[in-house]
Amino acid sequence: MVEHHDRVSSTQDVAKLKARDGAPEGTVVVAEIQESGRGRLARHWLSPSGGLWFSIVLRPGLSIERVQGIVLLSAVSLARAIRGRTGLDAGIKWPNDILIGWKKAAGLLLETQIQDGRPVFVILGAGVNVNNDTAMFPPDLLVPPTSLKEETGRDIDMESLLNAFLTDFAASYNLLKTDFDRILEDWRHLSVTLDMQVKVTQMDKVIAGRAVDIDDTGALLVRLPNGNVFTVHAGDLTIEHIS
Ligand code: BT5
Repeated sequence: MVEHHDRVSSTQDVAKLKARDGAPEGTVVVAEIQESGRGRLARHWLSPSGGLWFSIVLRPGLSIERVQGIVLLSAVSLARAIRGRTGLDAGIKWPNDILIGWKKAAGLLLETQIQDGRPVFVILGAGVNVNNDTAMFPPDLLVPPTSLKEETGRDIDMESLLNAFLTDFAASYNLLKTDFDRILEDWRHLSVTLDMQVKVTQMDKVIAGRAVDIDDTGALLVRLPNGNVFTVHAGDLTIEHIS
């Protein structure tokens, strides 16, 4: 079921309330405008009219460690949907960005409700700059932004983009339990992170080296200058080429 709203605080919050009320897996909440859209670590996500802002209720029955795999899967589905609907070369920047020409066209957010040590539901949020004008955005964003319209020079139909994403995601969702290696393989092919010199900033440290792979929890493996491989579970990544 896809529910459309004109204006909400955040589709994450609307979807969360619905999940608490027992909404089934696959419930989708879309809004034209979000007044308090958010990214990771409660950062503000700019959500003017013209972008695709939505959240999905999921009940994957996975452990906390495995739930992070949904970010990998959704990044693959979103990159493929964007490529399919626009012909643009959309790539995945670990952990949750979709880039086009090294600019951020979309971001993903996973919020997990845990009870007795197990995820009871997960809200997957996606924000895609589709037909909105990113020249209006403030200049200090983490990664320079772009929109699909700015990259293609034409209006992109948001509904068919959403449907392309939902169709791809639904078809791949079972792989989380049955063939996670396949998701990793698809992710590697669409990644713009692997084989790059990267810097990952965490609260108290910076890890710099070459991104060599991801593991089956979605962590990034970074080879340090001394040859050791460091497993990075979270953080903000910059790619040397673009920073
Ligand atoms: C993300 O966080 O990229 C996750 C964004 C998820 C947004 C969706 S929209 C539907 C659903 N409802 C919500 O409330 N959220 C989800 P992160 O990697 O932490 O990046 C956040 C940073 O991206 C901000 O601090 C800005 O620097 C930058 N930013 C904000 N708005 C942007 C936009 N529209 N396009 C590109 N960059 C943006």
